[in-house]
Amino acid sequence: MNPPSSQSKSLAIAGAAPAFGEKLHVGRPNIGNRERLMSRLHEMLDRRWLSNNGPLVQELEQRIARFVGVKHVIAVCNATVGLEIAIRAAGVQGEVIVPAYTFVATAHALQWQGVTPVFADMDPATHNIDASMVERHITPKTSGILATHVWGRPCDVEALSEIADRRGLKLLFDAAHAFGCSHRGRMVGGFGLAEVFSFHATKFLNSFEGGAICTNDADMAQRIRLMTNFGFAGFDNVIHIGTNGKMTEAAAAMAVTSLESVDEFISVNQANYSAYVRAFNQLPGFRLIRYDPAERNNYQYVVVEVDEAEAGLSRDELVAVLHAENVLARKYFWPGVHRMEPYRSLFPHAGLLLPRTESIAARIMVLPTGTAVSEADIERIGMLIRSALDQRDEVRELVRNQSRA
Ligand code: T4K
Repeated sequence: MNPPSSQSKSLAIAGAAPAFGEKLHVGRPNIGNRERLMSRLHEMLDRRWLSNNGPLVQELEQRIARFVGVKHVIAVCNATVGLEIAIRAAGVQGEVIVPAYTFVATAHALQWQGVTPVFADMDPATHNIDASMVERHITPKTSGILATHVWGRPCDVEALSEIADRRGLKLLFDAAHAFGCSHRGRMVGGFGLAEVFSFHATKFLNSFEGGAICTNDADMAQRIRLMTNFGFAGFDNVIHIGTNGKMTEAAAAMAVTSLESVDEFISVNQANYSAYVRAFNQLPGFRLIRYDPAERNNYQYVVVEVDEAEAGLSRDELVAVLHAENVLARKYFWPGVHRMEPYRSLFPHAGLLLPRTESIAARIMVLPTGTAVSEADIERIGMLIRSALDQRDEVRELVRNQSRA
């Protein structure tokens, strides 16, 4: 084991104190006005109405419908259950085409109910499913496409819709990341047969845990409502198969309160994003993903693609450096859903048709942002990265030693 040089000792990976006393997380929750949240919670307790389509859930659904410009919104306990319900309500069976570059819930929601996810490769420019790859996976068993708006940047909705229409497939969107984002001037939420938002604690808008299914199709909305509440159509009257996907009133109180602060969340995220642009300015081998300024964006994810050959250190080495400094950068969505169970056992060769997913998943790091991260923190993160690059040989050795230990 080589001893670190005096210069690399300034880095925590070489034994110095971490640059940040407290851990900086990706996905630290955005929290709106606490007084308003507390007063909503007090009112909720006074009413003694805690779940089952209460007034706060109804208010949330109406507000989201207006915000997004969609006819029907059904609040749910989380996006994973929301996806499961949307998938059932759409009536897809057999095989559904999904991206491999997404959070595992996208595929699990299908597999959980006996529908086989078939992985299609991504467009490396957008990280979203590549519509031209979708077409080559269609078989007689294919009944749908479930595409994710990765990082909140909308998919190629037109190309996917055209394929779905022409091939008679149901088109659903995992819009977990995309609340508050637009595509060609239209808010995400109204595309395809249904779209599902996540309001998990780590998301742009959160309800602790939660989500919402949006659709412009009245029949679909009716089925989703029934399915979300065990199939009840009134006291003692079950008319449909269903589950318990209901959102609680406490969750809705948080979501309604968060909704009142979306402009503030966006401006903090956008300022942080600009601070990262400055921090990575002219750093060869680092590509920060861009958001189209002509659209509405929530800037919830700061995503950097690291080209090891150009940068001099790999994504994994940089993540190790940052973790030592208490900057908990994440490697989403490494190693790709096709390399997670049960898919890697079911489809051991899927990676052969997913070269772009494999290459991008090995190069991405997601950095902390949100209302808990300051521009000064970001400047410091930039300096840490530059410092690691200046001492790349020693850093590489230290990371190697660390992984051997
Ligand atoms: N589709 C997509 C494309 C998704 O990204 C997701 C969820 C879903 C569907 C499913 O939506 P939900 O069913 O969850 O509504 C996290 C989130 O748990 C997950 O919701 C999210 N995607 C995914 C991208 O990130 P992990 O496994 O990374 O979670 P974890 O525990 O490592 O937390 C992430 C970071 O956030 C940590 O650094 C800690 C920090 N954190 C977390 C919580 C809960 C906080 O600072 N405070 C908190 O309260 O999945």
